[in-house]
Amino acid sequence: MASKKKAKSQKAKKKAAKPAAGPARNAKQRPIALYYWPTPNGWKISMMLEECGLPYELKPVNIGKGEQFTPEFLAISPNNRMPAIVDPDGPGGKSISVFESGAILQYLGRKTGKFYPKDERKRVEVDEWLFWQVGGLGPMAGQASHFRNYARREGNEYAYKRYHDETHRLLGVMNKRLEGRDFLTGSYSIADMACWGWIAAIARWDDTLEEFPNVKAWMQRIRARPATEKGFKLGRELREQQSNDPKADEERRKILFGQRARI
Ligand SMILES: N[C@@H](CCC(=O)N[C@@H](CS)C(=O)NCC(=O)O)C(=O)O
Repeated sequence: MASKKKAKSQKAKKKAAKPAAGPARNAKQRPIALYYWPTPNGWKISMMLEECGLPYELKPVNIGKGEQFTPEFLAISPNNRMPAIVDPDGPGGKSISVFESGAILQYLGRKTGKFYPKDERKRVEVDEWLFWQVGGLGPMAGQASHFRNYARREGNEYAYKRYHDETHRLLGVMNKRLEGRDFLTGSYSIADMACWGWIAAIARWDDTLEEFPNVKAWMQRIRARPATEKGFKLGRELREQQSNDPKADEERRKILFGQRARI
């Protein structure tokens, strides 16, 4: 009996000596540099970093000013698009840079073991919906937004309809998938984080989401998470500081639209 007690207390001592999980472990990590501007693609990563409790340092990339074309940024993200990250504690303890939001989410999922299941069947499901977002929902909703917010409607009716129809079709697919489910795959994952910002953007298009009640409920469910709140708010003030002056707007358009290869 006495030896059993002794063993128990030794076990308890051993447990107490272990470094605390979570914040204490995170405190030792060097911050990940997050190259970011507050847009649906940027929010994917700020949400994931917040969910994982990873320390990070914000490196704003003002895409309206053309900061995505600086040689320093292109060395990290050759596609002149944000988001991108630099993790000083990458594989083998060496720094690594990652561009493309899907690749960043997978990297962070593998690094932390969070929101990206290790079980191959579950992982395949997450990958399916992640790629569905990066190859479908994102580009289609992005083009629809362009024709909705920036292009003249007159003369562009065909493009407007094409991208809105395709986004509508994708919302139907997502609505069906979410029938009887809280999240796109078993539990909250990087696939949900990838989709959320675009759905939040679409929610501002008239009453489009009213046709897709499962998508709307999913959006609100994720919106209620504290990490979503923080990730979604990150850098909002940077965009709000931008001048609304028509001249400044014209300058932003010149930088963002009509880009061609820089050979
Ligand atoms: N496929 C990229 C898309 C990223 C993207 O389109 N980012 C936009 C902002 S949402 C950007 O950086 N635009 C800068 C530009 O158009 O020059 C990803 O998923 O990371």
